[in-house]
Amino acid sequence: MSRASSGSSMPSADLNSVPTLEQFIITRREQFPQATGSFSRLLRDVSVAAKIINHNIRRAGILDVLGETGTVNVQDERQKKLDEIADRELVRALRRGGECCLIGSEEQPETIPMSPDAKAQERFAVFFDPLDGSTNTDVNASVGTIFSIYTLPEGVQPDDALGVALRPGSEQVAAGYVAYGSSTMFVFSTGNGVNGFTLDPGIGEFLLTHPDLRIPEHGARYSINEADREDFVPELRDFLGWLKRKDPETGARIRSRYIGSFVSDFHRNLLTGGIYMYPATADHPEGKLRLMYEANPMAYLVEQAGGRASDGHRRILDIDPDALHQRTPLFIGSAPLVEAAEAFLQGREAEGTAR
Ligand code: AHM
Ligand code: MG
Repeated sequence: MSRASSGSSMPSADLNSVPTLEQFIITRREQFPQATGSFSRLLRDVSVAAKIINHNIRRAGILDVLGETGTVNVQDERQKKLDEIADRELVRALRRGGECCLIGSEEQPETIPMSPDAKAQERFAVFFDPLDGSTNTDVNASVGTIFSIYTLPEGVQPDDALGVALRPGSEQVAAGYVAYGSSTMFVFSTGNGVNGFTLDPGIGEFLLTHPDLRIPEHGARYSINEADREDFVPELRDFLGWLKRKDPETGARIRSRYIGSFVSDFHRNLLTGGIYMYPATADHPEGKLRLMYEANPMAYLVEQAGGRASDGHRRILDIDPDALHQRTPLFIGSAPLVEAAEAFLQGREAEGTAR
């Protein structure tokens, strides 16, 4: 790869000292308990699909890929053209890579078993939301891809794989997301902290820009769709009132930010501190977000970054799933804020202040 001719505005001396995603995976292999060639290739396959999805998103208006396909997905949601493209590219990349035994996607009613003679030594199950927040694509707002990886024991037949793969999020071996924002970032964890990589479009590589991300303890932002307030339980309304109080000592106030794109809201809160909430509502009595490919991977990341994720009563990563598209209420972000939400929801006294 010739970095000198990249066209990047970054000085080449700096660029050369920043590891790419692939270099990082190879050089840190010994830190990944599950590190094998096939696991590294699996992560690379996801990152290649992310670059192709990014390419489509960046040219969305030009290519006429915005808007709806005219079909409704398994979630009863109208599918966007970009949803379909993102799903297709991820499935293609994983199929081509051959490291994966089973795929579960938000856009597919059933899991997709790979060929039983796939060349994989290790067998991975990958769950993903190909394009989260896709209602934002028509208005040029940021969206994301979320993925979750489990290992399956050797000898599992594709027909039995889903039953075996539906395990609590604490058993994920890796999880991550790609945020297609003002820049494109690939953020992931294999259980050894969280690292963030920014795509340099000039050279087509993800570069390590956010090593060892930690979520600030004292959150500055809360994210919830307050249009649903009437549907919230009184305990949640009380929690929101508590959040909005001025800090008695500093006079600081928490700020509200809600993009309606979970990846983007989560990413901002991971960097600045805060809490994202999608509780049970009248329209979504079990919450809106899906456990296997939205809540679990983000819960894994937030815990790796020092934060917390809960359904209000239980740790997200402890929930024993029983269906691919199962939903859950979600409270995720800076640990003290999530603890305070849990305290309110469970009728206990919250400790500390919101900020
Ligand atoms: P999606 O996966 O179909 O895009 O749905 C999930 C999205 C989240 O990204 C976002 O936080 C939430 O739905 C927004 O829902 P609402 O419009 O009800 O606030
Ligand atoms: Mg989603």
